Amino acid sequence: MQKVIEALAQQMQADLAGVNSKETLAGFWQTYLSKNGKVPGLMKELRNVAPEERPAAGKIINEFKVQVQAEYEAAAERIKAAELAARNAAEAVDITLPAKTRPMGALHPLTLVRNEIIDAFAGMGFEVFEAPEIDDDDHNFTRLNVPKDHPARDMQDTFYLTDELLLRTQTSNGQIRSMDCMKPPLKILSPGRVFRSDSDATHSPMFHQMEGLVVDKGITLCDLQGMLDELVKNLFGQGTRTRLRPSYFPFTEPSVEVDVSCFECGGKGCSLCKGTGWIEVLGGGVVNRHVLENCGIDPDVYSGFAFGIGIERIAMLKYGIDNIGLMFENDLRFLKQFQE
Ligand code: 2NM
Repeated sequence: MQKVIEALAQQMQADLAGVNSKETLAGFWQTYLSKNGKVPGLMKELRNVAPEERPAAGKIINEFKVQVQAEYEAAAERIKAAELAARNAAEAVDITLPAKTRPMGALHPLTLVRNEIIDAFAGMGFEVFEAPEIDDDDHNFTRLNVPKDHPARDMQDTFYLTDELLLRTQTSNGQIRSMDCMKPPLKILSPGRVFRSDSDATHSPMFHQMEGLVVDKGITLCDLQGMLDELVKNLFGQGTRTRLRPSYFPFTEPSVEVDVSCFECGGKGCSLCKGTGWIEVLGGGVVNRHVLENCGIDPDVYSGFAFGIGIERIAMLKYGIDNIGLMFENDLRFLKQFQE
């Protein structure tokens, strides 16, 4: 038995040298340790050993079994470690490689201006109220005190969809709708797309507006000028001043056109302000009492101011854009210039 085991041990060592993978390891286990393997085979051989020699033979068989098991486990450890090392090597990451970069987008100039206006007024307690781009004659004209025969209703200015429905020509439908669903005091900003049948270098049939509305007790034109002063300082720089000129809108009385001191020349006169030192930027006024009445607000208790700003116009002035069409072409050479 001693001889048999020594021979087997030698063969086992030789086989072990060839164990270098999970598969060969499994083969080794099959050959030596499985139910029909060589180690259990030795146990079966015990039957043929003389009874007086059996205890000693059993002992060395057992010792051999323990040795084979230990070799098997050591080989299993080795293979596991080798496979892990191979995997680590294959998946190694070079952390010194420069990262792949994605090209950065930029906010559209109209978005930049829209955000700046909202930021300026949000600081004064305004909230944004959006209304539909398709609305009816009532919200776009009638309740804004635009009489039935007013030229603004003319087909060349307004895109009618049906007799009643149209593409809104200003965002004032937002103001009407906000007064319908909220009670004063109100501070509303109504941004969005508007549509007019008009097209040249500075006019587009679709453009963006931001309108503002304040309704409370004792609101006057001075409140409008004070808040607009804040706005234009935010948009064009701290030194910017405003100037109000009388104007006419059906929805406001009195109505004003608002100029800012030229941010190019500081008011001395240049090509941008055509030598006047002033640039027109928006319109507004004290909300006409008929508009308040049309929205169920008592004009003897409450008053308000409203204004409207063309966002394209502000963007063109601010960034020196000479053609409104550039704003809608989405040419990357144009858009990239607004990367912050
Ligand atoms: C402007 C100019 C003047 C205006 C008026 C109203 C409302 F609904 F309160 F009557 N919203 N917007 C208004 C007034 C808009 O845009 C140049």
